[in-house]
This record gives sequence, C-alpha cells and structure tokens, in this order.
Amino acid sequence: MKISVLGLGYIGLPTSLLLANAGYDIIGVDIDTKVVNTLSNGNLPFEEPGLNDLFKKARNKFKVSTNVESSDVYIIAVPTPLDEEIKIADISYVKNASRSIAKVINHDQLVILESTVPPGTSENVVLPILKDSCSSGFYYAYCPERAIPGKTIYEMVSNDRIIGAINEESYKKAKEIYASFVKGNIYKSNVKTSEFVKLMENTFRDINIALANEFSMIAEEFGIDIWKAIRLANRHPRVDILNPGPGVGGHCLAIDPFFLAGKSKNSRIVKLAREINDFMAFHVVKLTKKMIGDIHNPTITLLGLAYKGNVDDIRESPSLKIKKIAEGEGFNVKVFDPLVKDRSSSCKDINEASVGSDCIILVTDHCEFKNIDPKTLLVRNKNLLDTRNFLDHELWENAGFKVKLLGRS
Ligand code: SAJ
Repeated sequence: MKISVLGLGYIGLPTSLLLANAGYDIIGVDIDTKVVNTLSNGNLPFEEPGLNDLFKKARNKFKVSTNVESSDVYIIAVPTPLDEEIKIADISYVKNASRSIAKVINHDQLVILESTVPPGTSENVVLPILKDSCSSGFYYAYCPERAIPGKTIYEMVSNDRIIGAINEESYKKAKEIYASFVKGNIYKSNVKTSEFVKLMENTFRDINIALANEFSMIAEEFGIDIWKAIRLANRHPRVDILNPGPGVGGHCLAIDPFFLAGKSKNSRIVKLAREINDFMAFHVVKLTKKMIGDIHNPTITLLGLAYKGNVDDIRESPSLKIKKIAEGEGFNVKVFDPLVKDRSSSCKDINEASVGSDCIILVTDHCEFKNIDPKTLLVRNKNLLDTRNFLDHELWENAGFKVKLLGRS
C-alpha cells in the first residue's frame, strides 16, 4: 500500500517514518525544497529523540518528493498558523494540500487530515475541494495528532487516538493504518467532534497554565513562594496545578485556543487565558528591571530561545517576546541557546552571552543549563532571574549571585 504524507514537519515526518517502519511504502511530500533535499541527502531537518533511528531503518520504504502522486492513502499534516491580524486559523496550507490531492485522487482512496483546524473545516473546506474532482467513492477521516515535542515518537506510539470519519468504511480503513504503529486505544467519532476535541485538549492546558501564572503573580504580591504553595495544594486528590513560567510558546497552545474561540461569541475564559500567558513576557521584563535597578546601558542575558526545555523549536517562544519587549525598553539583550541550530540570533556560548551582563535570565529549561558554572561567568552585575524554578539556586548564591525566582517575592 502506498501512502503519501503531505507536510514533513514535526508531525508529518515522524508519522511517515513510523508508517514506513510498519511496512508501508511512504512518499513524504513537502513544498519546501530545502526539507526535501535535506532528507534525500540522508539528513534530518530537525532533531527529535528516536527520529534518526527510525529514519535509518526506514530508508528503502521512505521516499521524498515535492509533488503529490496518486496513492492509496493521503495524510495531510501541514501547518495551520494563526492569522495574526484577525486571530483566526490560516488554513491556506490545508487548502493547497487538499487541492493537490484533488488533482490525483481516485475512487477507493483514503484521505486523512491530521492538521489542527477549526471545527467544520473538513466539512466546509476540505471535503468540497476533494468532491469537486472525485464526486464520490473516496474515504475521509480526521485524526488529530497528539504528540508532545521532545517525546513525539513515544507519544505517537503510546497515546490513544481519536478518528472522526465520514462513514464506517472510512473509519475502518483509517484505523487499520494507525493500528500499524499505535499501541494506545483508538476511538471512533464524527469529523467535527474530533476537530473540536483536539482544540479542547490544548485549550485546557493553556487555561491551566494561565491559572498557574495568575497564582504566581498574586503570590508575589502576598510575599508567598508559589512553588512551595503549589506543591502543597497538589497534595489534594483533585488538584493538579501546573507550573508558572515566562509564558506559553510552541505552535499549539499559543495558537489553538483562538481556533476554538476566535469566532465564538460564547468564549471569555479562553481568550483571557491567552492574554494572561502572553502577559508573562512583560512580567518577566518588569521583574528584571526591578532586580537590576536604574543602571547605565543595561545588558541582560536570556538563557534559551526555544519555547520549552530540550527542544530546538522557537515558534511563538516566550524568549522572543521577552527579547523584543526588553529591547523596546532600552536593554541590550544577548541570547544563548545551545539547541537552536540557527545561531544568527544566539551567542556561540555562555561566556560570550554572559560577559558584561547585568542579569542572567533562565527562560528555557534546557537540561544543559544546569551545567553552567556561575563562578566562571564574567558578568558586570551578579543577578539571576529564574523564571522556571529550574537552576540550583544555592550554587548561584554561593558564587555571589543575587537570585530572584518568578513567583516568589
Ligand atoms: N508550560 C508552562 N507550564 C507548564 C507546562 C508548560 O509554562 O506547567 C509551557 C511550556 O514551557 C511551553 C508551553 O507551555 O512554552 C507548551 O508546552 P507543553 O509541553 O505544555 O505543550 P506543547 O505545546 O509542546 O504540546 C501540546 C500538547 N498538548 C497537550 O498537552 C494538551 C501535545 O500533546 C499536543 O500534541 C501538542 O500541543 C500539539 O501539537 O497540539
């Protein structure tokens, strides 16, 4: 069976390789020639634990191309960014992928959409495009991805999946494909509900992080250590407060709630949570200013550019926002991220990033930052702001640093 996977990003590529390792003939399709060339030359366009092993094993079952050819199955895993101006989903990549499938689709072939989309997108946009060229006789399902970057392969294999299908036959066919590598349960639903479920999952997490962030700012006002308070509150059997931090990044949580709430007149908490999480970048700059006071030509160092620990993804990263806000307030901002490959915006090492700095700010919880020896840093002022309660504060204090923790006044 030949499967074409459209979009070779953080979801499409691992999915392709898992399917290739399960024995299917995979054609990975991407409009970006750079991605296609990188893969054809035997290299990966990004890193993810376990991906390289799958890539090596899959070689003769995995081909890449910039064109879609007729296949038994098509899986669409293209991005759905946020239209920043009007805060609704930009589904142009999904439309283009659907149009390229429409050119080659035949009866009895199956189309699966995995991209995160507003409810109704399959029904109102994708299916009409496909039906224009193949009026009936094809199969269709929506199966949202559910894997967390940093543990993508593990979660793709072990998490439960939801398949929303237009009919029983479509469900059975889609289920057979996923059952080839998914060890979790597979649940049946309709297409629109599945689109909605995906958005609820990410919105749920975004709102819960916003609550933790709000608690942390209130705790600062009261002179309470939020980290200790959360640990205690979480001893209640029905309470599970998440971690406050510098804000929420990534291509999912920072965007998907708008797909759910964007056009709805009945949403308040969803948009408010987005506001709170976005506000955290301003809060971090405010804490920094308070820490270093009024000095000439202030310089700060951001540890981490990626949106969360141990990944190289910088999309919607709180670091980028903090950098912009701080620069707008007259700070010189140096950034160091050992994981991000494009070093144009990052210093080459911690020494370059910290020399002459007035405050080191831990933004991303990369394990590698735990190895920094604060005694060796040639900073101008010894200040550390830890926005994630991540570093060994005693170590930094012993090296003479004044340590401030987000959520502890
Ligand atoms: N964060 C906090 N505090 C926390 C947890 C996370 O500030 O307690 C921040 C992170 O630092 C990061 C952001 O939130 O900036 C998002 O990180 P994450 O690890 O919570 O989630 P993502 O965006 O990497 O992946 C999410 C996952 N969704 C859910 O957990 C409901 C994943 O399962 C989805 O597949 C993925 O979105 C997606 O692609 O939709």
